Amino acid sequence: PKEYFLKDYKKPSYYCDTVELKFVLNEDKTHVYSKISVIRADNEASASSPLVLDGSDLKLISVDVNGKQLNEGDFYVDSCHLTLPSPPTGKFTLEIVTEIYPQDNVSLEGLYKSSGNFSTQCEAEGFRKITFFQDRPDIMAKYTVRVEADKTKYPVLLSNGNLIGQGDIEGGRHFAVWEDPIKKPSYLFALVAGRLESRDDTFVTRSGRKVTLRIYTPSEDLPKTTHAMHSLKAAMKWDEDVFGLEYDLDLYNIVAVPDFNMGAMENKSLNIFNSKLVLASPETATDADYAAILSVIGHEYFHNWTGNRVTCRDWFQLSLNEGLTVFRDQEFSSDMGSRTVKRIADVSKLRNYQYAEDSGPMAHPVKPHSYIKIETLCTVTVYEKGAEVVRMYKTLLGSQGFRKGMDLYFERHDGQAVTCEDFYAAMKDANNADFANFLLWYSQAGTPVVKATSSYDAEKHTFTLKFSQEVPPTPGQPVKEPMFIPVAMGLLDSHGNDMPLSLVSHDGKLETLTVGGQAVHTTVLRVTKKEEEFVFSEVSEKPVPSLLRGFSAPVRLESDLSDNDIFFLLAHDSDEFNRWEAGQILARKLMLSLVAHFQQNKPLLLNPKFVQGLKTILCDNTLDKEFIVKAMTLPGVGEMMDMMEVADPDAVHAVRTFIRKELALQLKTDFLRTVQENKSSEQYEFNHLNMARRALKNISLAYLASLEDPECTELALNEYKTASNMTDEFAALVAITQNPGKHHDQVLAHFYNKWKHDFLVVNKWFALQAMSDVPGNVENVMKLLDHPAFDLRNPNKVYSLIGGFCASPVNFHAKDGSGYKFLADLVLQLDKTNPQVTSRMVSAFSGWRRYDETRQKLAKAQLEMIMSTNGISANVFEIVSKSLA
Ligand code: B3K
Ligand code: ZN
Repeated sequence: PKEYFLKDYKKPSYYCDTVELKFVLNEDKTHVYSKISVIRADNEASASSPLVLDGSDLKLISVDVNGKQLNEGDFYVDSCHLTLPSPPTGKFTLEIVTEIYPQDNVSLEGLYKSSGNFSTQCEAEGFRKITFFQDRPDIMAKYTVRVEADKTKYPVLLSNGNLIGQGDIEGGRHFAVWEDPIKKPSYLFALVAGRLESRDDTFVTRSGRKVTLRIYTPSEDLPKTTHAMHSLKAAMKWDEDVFGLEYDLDLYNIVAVPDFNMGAMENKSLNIFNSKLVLASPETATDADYAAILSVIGHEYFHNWTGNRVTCRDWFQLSLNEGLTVFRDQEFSSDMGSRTVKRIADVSKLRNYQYAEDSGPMAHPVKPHSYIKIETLCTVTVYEKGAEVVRMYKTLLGSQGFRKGMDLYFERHDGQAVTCEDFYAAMKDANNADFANFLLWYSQAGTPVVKATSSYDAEKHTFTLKFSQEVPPTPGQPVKEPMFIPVAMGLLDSHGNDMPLSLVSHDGKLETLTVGGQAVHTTVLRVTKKEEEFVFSEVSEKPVPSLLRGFSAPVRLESDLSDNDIFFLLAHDSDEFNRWEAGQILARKLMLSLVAHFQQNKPLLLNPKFVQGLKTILCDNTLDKEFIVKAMTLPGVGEMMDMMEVADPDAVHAVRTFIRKELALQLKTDFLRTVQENKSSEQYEFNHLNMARRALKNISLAYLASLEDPECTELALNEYKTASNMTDEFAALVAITQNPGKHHDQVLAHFYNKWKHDFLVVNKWFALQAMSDVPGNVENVMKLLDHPAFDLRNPNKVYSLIGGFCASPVNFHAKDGSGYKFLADLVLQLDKTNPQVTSRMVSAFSGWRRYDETRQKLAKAQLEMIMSTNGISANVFEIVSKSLA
């Protein structure tokens, strides 16, 4: 397969400003009539360029130029292009008719059928499966779309923009015509035809325009769309309040489909969503589902400006769209719930997944240099690290400065396809800012390691902080330059209060850091060199520094703080994120030392100070309950394995299990009391207070149930039976099923029987069993593949069962190689139908070099087996070849 390089980017030789499409949808075939107006770019290189259109899996029926059909020889077609060697010089009209077979399209890219309805997925390169087109984001055009289909089977016909015509035609058929007044790239095109109903609402924008909002689902699911509608309205309001961005059309449609490769897609005014991220009711969806819906509905809505109105020039710039939009959805969710807790959740995700990616064979910069299949670059690096990069601008510029940068970005680039550097320039120019070598965050892969040491001079009353930094080598980038790392920090006095800060600047002047005349207690240090020193003066006593507040940069920080200092921060830091972080630092240290004990067959013992620290937090009723939950949650398996020289899944699992049980044993009374105090018979409501209360009760229940004593088992069973919402019901199910045995089997069977009619709930049931750490679970998962409710063609089911299995450290990494073999066999099977989903699954292998020799051998053999199989997709090829490189 071909590899594409950023350095090879060339501007198009031809543009196209209008696209007229007609779809004649039928059961056995679909005809697509495309009429586009083409303009040759006004430069020398373009004068002699052929016009090359992308196309994939298309049957070409005819090509016309300016109304005249072309003969053979006037154009060439190969498996992925249609070429016109010498098109007319002036503006001309190109008409192309293609035939496609959506009913057979199991890749779920392009136009396909899901549960009997037609829908599309065009990002990144699905439009070329519909018609021949320059399928690249820097070709932006206005679209008019006519859809024709059987009226009974497909009463609803949708596309982007506004409905400008509809009516009946012969043979029981009907049509609709849609016009999108805003120009867009082809990847934002969408079409839906099906038997659907809608929940309708309106939103009045701040300038007084009335926007119709519609969420389409099959009629039986409509009652489950209230939360999605609420989320959409909240997102629209938030974008106006925080960024001054108003919705630009009169209609906003969302369609929920059950078969979808990803979470959702931001097609202009016609978002298509995985049902999982739309449908929710208290009985069937958990608080986590409600939160995910809020954030993804927000995310896709926010794309309307960041991604759609201003889009990326090419796919190497994907983070321009995604990093920025993830940042925006993170901020939205923060404002709707608790800022600290959201930040903790986002940082945990980064550490558990992105750090591993950044230190493995798939490591790539936020702006990658190359790819084979762009789909494989929809990664945690492009999305989540990309969001961290955007967050750093805000940390450096403050809210107002950041907003000024955003305003300038839209002022300069509305309607354009641009680059990450354009975004950088807008931030910089709007603020006259000095960003030093900040652009390295886009081009250098790898997580910087920052070391901080400090010293206090009691005579001079100065406090010196020294930083050194190192960016580890990554594939293709052996040597790195020092990065610009914003370190937000403060100093705590012996009472735990923040001290005023005055910094001796590099030119020797004393600068007191103030904001609006008030001394500030958090400042942002600009660490830009390999080694750098900062001196604070007038420091009246030896302080404890609180570094990287709010996780101000995506780095690994190592400091010389003593355990006592860290316990002190855990108790006193005014920065809540860093209070949590202090607990995590202690937990990580403890876990690593216990892992060593486990490996040396030494007895495991829990540090009483650690237990006491957690007990204090658990019993502190002044704290946000969700914060308590985060503090009581041990660092994840991924995060721990990422910190080890040789990842040892058995040891990490054993140690986590040991700590959980030991905490449960020692804090049993506190956990029991917490469960009782946080029960509630109130009707389910998704708001921060209620959600936090449920989470605290449920984490306590999970700890207790790990004890397997009759009292706690009884309690968990009772919680399961009396639960009145899915959050509590599923949490009790999880608590009970962490141990094998009679209750485990009975409750699982009960749950399935109760919910077998609801496929989204059944997916939870699959995932729960797939993730089980009970040794030998691979057999159970293999049986579940044959379960009548399972279907390899439905991505959600694959993610639940196969993805869930790969998340189990014990079973996926089983030392007999059974987990690896299971995944490899499945990959080959699944790749025949859905390469996109398969490449996500096969990524579970990419960390194979992090494990011991036996596991390495076993995993490598499976990777090589996949590699040597004829006909694997380019998606799988890319992941596997890079993993083996
Ligand atoms: N933009 C889509 C993701 C498309 C991925 C295509 N391989 C959803 C999102 O990030 O909003
Ligand atoms: Zn996105």
